Amino acid sequence: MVRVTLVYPFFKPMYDNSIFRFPPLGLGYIAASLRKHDVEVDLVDCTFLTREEAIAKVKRFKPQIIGFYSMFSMKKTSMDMALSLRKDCDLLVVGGPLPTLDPLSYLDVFDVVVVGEGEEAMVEVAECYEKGADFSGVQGIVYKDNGEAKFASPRGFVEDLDLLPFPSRDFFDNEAYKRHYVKRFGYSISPLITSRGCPFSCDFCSRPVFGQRFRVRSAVNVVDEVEEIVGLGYDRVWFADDCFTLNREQVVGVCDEVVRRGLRVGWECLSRVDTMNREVAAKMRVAGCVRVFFGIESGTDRVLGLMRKQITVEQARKAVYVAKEAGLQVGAFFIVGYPGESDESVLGTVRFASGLPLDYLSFTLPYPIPGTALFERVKNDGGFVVDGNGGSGEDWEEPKNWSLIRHKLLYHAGFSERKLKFAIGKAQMQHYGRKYLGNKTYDVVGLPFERLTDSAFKLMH
Ligand code: B12
Ligand code: SF4
Repeated sequence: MVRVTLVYPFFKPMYDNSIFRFPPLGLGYIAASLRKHDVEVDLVDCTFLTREEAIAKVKRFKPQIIGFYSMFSMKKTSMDMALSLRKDCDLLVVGGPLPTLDPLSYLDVFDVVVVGEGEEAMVEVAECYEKGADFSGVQGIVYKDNGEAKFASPRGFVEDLDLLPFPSRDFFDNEAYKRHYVKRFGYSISPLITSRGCPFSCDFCSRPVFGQRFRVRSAVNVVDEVEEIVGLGYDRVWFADDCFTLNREQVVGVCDEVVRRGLRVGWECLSRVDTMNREVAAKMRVAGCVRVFFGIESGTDRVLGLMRKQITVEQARKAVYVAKEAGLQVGAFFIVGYPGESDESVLGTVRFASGLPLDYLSFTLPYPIPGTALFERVKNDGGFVVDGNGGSGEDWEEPKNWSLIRHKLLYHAGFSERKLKFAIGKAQMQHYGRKYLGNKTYDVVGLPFERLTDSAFKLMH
């Protein structure tokens, strides 16, 4: 029987103030499919391990095939680790969002790159390996053949998501994940996805694995998995879909099924502002939704247009208030320093974001990910910063030094990194100021602060 070890090469950075930690669902899905085909599997999630512990764990299983997950922030780590394990297996395989977009750059180290959804492809790769057959018949891969890169024909998407076995969660260190969240928030949470694909084309977004066609699981199938997560002792479920509320029928179906089974579980999800309304928000609340996150991105319609987000500031404002009125906590993500932004638009975003009644507010700099329209624009207009700490723009790693605002400007922008970090710090102070002082007191002490820091921002380079 073939022995396969799957590796998730995410190591907690030394100076770490990020709060989200999620187990690798993709590898959980692949592990489950391999098991179904009688392959012996192990999964090494590096999230709570040191590099030495992770390498030792991989070797202990004596795998013939080692399969890595990789993405934009894990390119270097996945390649370095794979190189150190080269002699400990016969075949190195990689999959995930960045290998899907840029398979050739991974072939320097790996023997096979799986492009797109990996459940069926990985089973076929393992079967070919066992039979000693070549990989020419496996769809959806790029592989090395006598040192030459060979592209197999593409593989279609999984059509009936209900047929996929649930991710093998027994491989995740559920106790460590629970401890992580309970320590920070007082509750534990674990992810699942109810759909694959997103029909939108936001300028900065990279979604190469699941494509644009939206596919959903049945409500019964989804809620069966919710029950499995509850059975593992988690308090909440995180619907990690690109956009959980995209299809109203699906949202209503899942909510009704949770209520029908009398499940008492809290959950959180990502939503677009244009798919939120009173009826949906109320349904979600009744079914246990605690918090919804919106990708609002900018506080000006002009920049939302540049981002091809297909939403307006007014829609964003409405969605936040509708969700709040239904009793949901609301989180939102914003970006500052987008190519084409002005001082005024950055300040407009800061003002808009910090004026909303948000329970969670996150700001980021734009990250041009290969394969996105943003990446092409940046490449042709100014180029990337290469400084050995944060990647070349084509890959990115968590900054290794301590920083309150852990963001890295990866390209030559119209703003300095310092200036954009100042805007982020200012936004957070305004947000917390309003939240803890209340609107009345904030108007007295906060507004002069806003005016002063607006001027300071404009003077900065
Ligand atoms: C949850 C999530 C997170 C979580 C944790 C990630 C995790 N544990 O998976 C958090 C919030 C921490 C996070 C952070 C970030 N994320 Co994120 N995240 C996601 C999200 C929404 C869901 C991931 C998921 O569970 N997918 C579902 C599983 C089933 O899919 P999958 O992992 O892709 O696996 C399938 C295939 O890729 C393939 N496959 C995967 N691994 C392997 C391995 C082998 C051997 C094989 C054969 C196949 C294979 O088969 C799987 C099953 O079909 C995705 C969006 C998405 N739709 O995937 C973004 C996404 C992965 N994130 C992304 C980014 C950019 C980030 C950040 C860099 C954002 C930022 N600017 O800070 C950070 C990086 C953090 C870090 N330090 O590394 C990008 C990656 C883009 C890219 N081209 O690399 C995505 C695609 C979002 C996007 N649309 O832009 N993220
Ligand atoms: S940002 Fe969200 S809505 Fe836009 S393309 Fe990406 S997943 Fe779809």
